[in-house]
Amino acid sequence: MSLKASELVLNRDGSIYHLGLLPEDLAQTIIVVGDPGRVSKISRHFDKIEVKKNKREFFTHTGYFRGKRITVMSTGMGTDNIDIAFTELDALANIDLKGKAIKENPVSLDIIRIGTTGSIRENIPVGSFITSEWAIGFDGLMHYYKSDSFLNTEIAEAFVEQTGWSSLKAMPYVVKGDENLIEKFSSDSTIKGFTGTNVGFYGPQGRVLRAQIPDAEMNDKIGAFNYKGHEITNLEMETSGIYGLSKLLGHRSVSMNVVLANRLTGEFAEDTSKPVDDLIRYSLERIAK
Ligand code: R1P
Repeated sequence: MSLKASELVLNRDGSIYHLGLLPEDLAQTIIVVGDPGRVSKISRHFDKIEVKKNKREFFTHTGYFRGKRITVMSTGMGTDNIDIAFTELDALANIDLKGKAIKENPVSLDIIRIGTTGSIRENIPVGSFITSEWAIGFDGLMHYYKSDSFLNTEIAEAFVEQTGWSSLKAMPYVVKGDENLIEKFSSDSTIKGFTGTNVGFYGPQGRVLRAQIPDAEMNDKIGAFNYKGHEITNLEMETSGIYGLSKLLGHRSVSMNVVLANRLTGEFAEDTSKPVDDLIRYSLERIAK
């Protein structure tokens, strides 16, 4: 069965609609970052760059790091962008774009997020590296897919009960990263975390400048949450979507984040580029291992 042109949208050169990429532009190991400016900070470590493409917020470089072919691509911010990025990355790998038909033997991609985050624990200071073991999505993305088989409803329900989560907001969903990649990217230099993924940076993460929020204590409640030892460590905007879509589509993913803000102490990194560069170097070493 062939997919309709309105569903699998291609550009005139045959590339996939939003990413502007062709299947041959993509490596099997993919690094995703939120910030388009981070792409060249990563690819400058490559021995050779073969592909440089850009459409909208999606900047892609594919090259070699110590002989291993790697793609690095920016996703922009938020799980709405992750929905597009991951669906199209998967289509590049697993759909015959010319025939518009799903391939019989799906390929599994290894996808590593190198991102930035805010810690909600006093003992996780600015500069720490967090390997997300679990993610809790406050964004609702997984409710638009058949995701029941891999979501942890027990933890999500305990979270709603303990925090008094409003039913006006999406039901949180809980999903795990890929266990093998989590181990590969963990070491004495990292903290295994439980990452909260929000729909925004300000109100949704409890930041009040001028616009007021209904529950000023929500971040404290998220910080106090504990279900059988599961405690939320940090907040950002992509990991739950990355873990959910990877599980749905049969890819392996791990989310690495460097802490730029500590929401309890009110601290923010004076220099943001050094901690990000440190996480890039660390993650590339782990990929090459
Ligand atoms: C907010 O400043 C952005 O930074 C974090 C959040 O998840 C959000 O995308 O990640 P990146 O630095 O990877 O974009």
